[in-house]
Amino acid sequence: MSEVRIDVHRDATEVTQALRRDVREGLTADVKWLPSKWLYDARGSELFDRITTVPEYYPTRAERAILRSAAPEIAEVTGMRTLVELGSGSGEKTRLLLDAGTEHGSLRRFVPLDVSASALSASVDAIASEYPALRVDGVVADFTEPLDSLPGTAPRLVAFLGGTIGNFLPAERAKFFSSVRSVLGEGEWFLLGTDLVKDAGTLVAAYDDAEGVTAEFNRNVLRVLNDRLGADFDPAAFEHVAHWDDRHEWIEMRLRALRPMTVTIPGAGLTVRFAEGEYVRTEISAKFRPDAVRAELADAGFTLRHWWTDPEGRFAVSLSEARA
Ligand code: SAH
Ligand code: AVI
Repeated sequence: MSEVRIDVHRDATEVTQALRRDVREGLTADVKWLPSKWLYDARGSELFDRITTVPEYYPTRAERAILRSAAPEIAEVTGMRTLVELGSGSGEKTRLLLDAGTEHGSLRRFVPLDVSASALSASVDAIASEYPALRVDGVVADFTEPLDSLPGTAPRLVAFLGGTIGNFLPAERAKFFSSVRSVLGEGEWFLLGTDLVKDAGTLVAAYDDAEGVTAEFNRNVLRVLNDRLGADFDPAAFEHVAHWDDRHEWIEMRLRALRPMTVTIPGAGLTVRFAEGEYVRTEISAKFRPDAVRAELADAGFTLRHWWTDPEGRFAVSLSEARA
């Protein structure tokens, strides 16, 4: 088995402090909100993996189809020695890149980074035993924080798959692209998965599957607040809503209170009131147009070199080079 190391950038106390700050800010706002990263404790990561298998959620299948055919070209063009993956989760589709990189002969090291320690440790264990020749260095960290301590030898390929870029607000997105660019040298690479704008019916169904897995994933954030901050949310008293915002071209996941409620959150020193019908925004999932992706990457110092879509044109993977 290959060498495995997991580096944890923040301890449990620091994570709880960060959650407390986010809860105090988001749940006292006029329109309540919570950052989507808090959806991913061990249960949330498992629920996300189940979402990727429901018939309505097309992004994972579409991106997998793209990577299946494009991975050899990605390995060839980049000659990657290190693959860094931000928000790697189970790393299921990543194996297509690992296969291509090892077959090409350049890949030596894999650095998956995720905020979910459980998802990360399961995936590094599995990948390390499947790819004994690779060095695997897992990092438990928040990719919205500085990325400068990421290990790896050039040329590196930083992959950000799944359409997770859509979970940022536009200003956060620009900051994130610049942050990735700042850790790469000229001539290194960025592989980005972006879900594309399409009809509202397909999008809403993808975020409101018939089996209710996405609804449970959404409610999981309340369980995280109960577990980490001793809150007394009744998740069943909140309805899952997937709202397509036509102006911003994003899906907004919300949790809507089914009745008036007062919730105490001792770990954040807060009491929060909900009117019936009031909601918390728990995630945005922006959908993209090709020109905007190219322009945003260019603004951050990347030149887009390749653009692949699945046969149905639902999802795109782009490969960009860090320019001087
Ligand atoms: N890349 C995988 C998983 C996507 S789900 C795929 O394409 O299927 C989003 C992943 O990003 C989850 O594993 C979640 O734990 C992680 N994540 C979300 N916010 C994060 C943050 N701020 N920092 C690091 N990881 C984060
Ligand atoms: C991780 N991210 C890209 C998913 C998405 O599609 O925005 C999270 C998700 N939310 C609901 N379903 C899936």
